Amino acid sequence: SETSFHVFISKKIDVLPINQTNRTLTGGSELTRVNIAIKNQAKTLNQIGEEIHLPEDLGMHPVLNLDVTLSPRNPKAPGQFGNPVVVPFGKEKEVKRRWKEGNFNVYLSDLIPLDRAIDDTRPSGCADQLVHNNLPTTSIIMCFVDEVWSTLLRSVHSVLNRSPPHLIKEILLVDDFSTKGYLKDQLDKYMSQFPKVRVLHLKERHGLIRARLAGAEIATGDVLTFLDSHVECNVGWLEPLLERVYLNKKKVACPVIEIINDKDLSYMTVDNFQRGIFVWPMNFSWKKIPPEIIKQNKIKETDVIRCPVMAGGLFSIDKKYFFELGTYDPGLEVWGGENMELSFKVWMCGGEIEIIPCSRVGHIFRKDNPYSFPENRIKTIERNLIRVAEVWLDEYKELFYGHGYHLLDQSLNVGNLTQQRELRKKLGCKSFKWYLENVFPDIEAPIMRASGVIINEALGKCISLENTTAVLEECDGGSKSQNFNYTWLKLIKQGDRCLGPVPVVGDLSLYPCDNRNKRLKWLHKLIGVLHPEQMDHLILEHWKQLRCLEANLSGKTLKATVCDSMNPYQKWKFEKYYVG
Ligand code: UD2
Ligand code: MN
Repeated sequence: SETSFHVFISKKIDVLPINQTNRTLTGGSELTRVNIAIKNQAKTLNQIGEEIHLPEDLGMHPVLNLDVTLSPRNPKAPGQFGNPVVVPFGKEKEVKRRWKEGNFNVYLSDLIPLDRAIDDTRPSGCADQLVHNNLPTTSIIMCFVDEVWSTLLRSVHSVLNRSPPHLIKEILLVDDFSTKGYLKDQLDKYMSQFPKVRVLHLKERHGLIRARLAGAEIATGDVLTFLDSHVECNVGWLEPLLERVYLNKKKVACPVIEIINDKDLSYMTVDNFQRGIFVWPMNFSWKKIPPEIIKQNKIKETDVIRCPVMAGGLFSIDKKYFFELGTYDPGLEVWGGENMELSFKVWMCGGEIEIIPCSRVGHIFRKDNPYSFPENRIKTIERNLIRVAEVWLDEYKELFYGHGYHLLDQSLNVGNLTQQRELRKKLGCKSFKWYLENVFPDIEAPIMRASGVIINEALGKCISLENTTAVLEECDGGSKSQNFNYTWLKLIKQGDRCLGPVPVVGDLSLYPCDNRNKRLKWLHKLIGVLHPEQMDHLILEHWKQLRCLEANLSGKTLKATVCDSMNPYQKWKFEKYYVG
């Protein structure tokens, strides 16, 4: 309660009163010795009457286990308690027919109560965690386009039923120009029974990113909490998120995203100890924290997990902070990449992304988007990612393009980036290198694919530059003119100039580097990574016929000539290869 502090000693529970005026904790009546942890610092009360001063920002009350669905009206209803639902005999066709309405089992969703109970899947200890009495209020923002009726309603009911009312300023349902009739008048009418729910019908398709911004613009709560429109919030989900934002407004708090099975609609818990990460070329993924790390650092199931990137759909962020950060890049279209953008921005500009294990929300994961994209889906997502890479990745954008060469070659119009780049400057954000080193040190991000001298198999000699002409010399690792970098974009670089063939003649010379100039690109299969003794061709792919770099028999000159797979004069090796 507000004025006492629960102390657990093995199985016995005592309640110690908190003195509200000077915020002290006094040893209880029957106790002789109590160990407690306050903000991770162990303290001991040795005798009755001894006092401990509580830090100002220690929580005041245990998380409210508010859930009016814990004893459901109809315990026998299908899907109750998050149990799997079996498709009734003879209904398989209907299930199949209705599947595409949402790309999950829509038929079963309609059978399940809108306020079904689900298991409290929080790790033990969560229910006893203390949070503040004066947490900020939040606006829940749920964007949707053509969402399934029962799923949308279940999402809203789960928020209403499992959140402390005083913390919910409003629930904003942002209809992103849905085509389904029921999402208009019928939805407005249904929601009118809940004074806190507001429906905003956008007049044209905004895409999820700008739809969220439309919601954020009119939100009046202190904190913005974004949710997808096919979720079920679990018991006690909200306070732990708001507590983090309360403690530091630059913390962006994400719940653990649990799984609502797309086939049987069961509510399935997930492993703890997972971080949100990305793999090149910037795809979101989950990564388990290795058991030895958990052991070593004594990480508890209830501990907050810092994440390089967020999944994107579900999080709480201080409203003022969100606007200080310039919200999302409004140039991002429809779907995808906005989670990367916000994550990089938050970390690089002084904030943190956290997963809060005591906050859990179920989400229906689907194999495909059930709505249409105004333009090509893949191109839209790629365009968004390129915007993010161009603004935030610095020199590391080469890794992004290097893992998807087509991304660089595309003649996509990614739009103007000046404003986003200026925002980054204005906010004084750190470099992507800093982010990799400090936030995501376990990613492999070698900036080069290979470097050092380039050795020829037949001659054992190395490429060297005399003025700007490439020749062969005895290898000397210390010589500047023999040192090259082989980049993700297939350039062989020395300083800011690149090795390329002299037109027609085929001699080798140095040219100004240009990531888009295909004449300067050398394909090298990097067999050296696996078998250090092996060497491979350096191939110019963009001549009318493939050309390979070949050392002249004389052992002095070089040229690009017709490839011959067995010729050792055409095989080369860099001094050093980097994995990645
Ligand atoms: C994930 C995120 C999602 C978003 C996306 C990348 C979770 C659980 N979900 O994909 O929130 O970050 O990655 O962009 O982390 N919507 C609109 N207008 C549109 C398209 C979608 O309002 O033009 C709504 C849609 O109805 C849904 C939400 O945006 O409520 C997210 O879309 P999704 O569920 O298709 O994305 P998801 O979960 O596959
Ligand atoms: Mn979703």
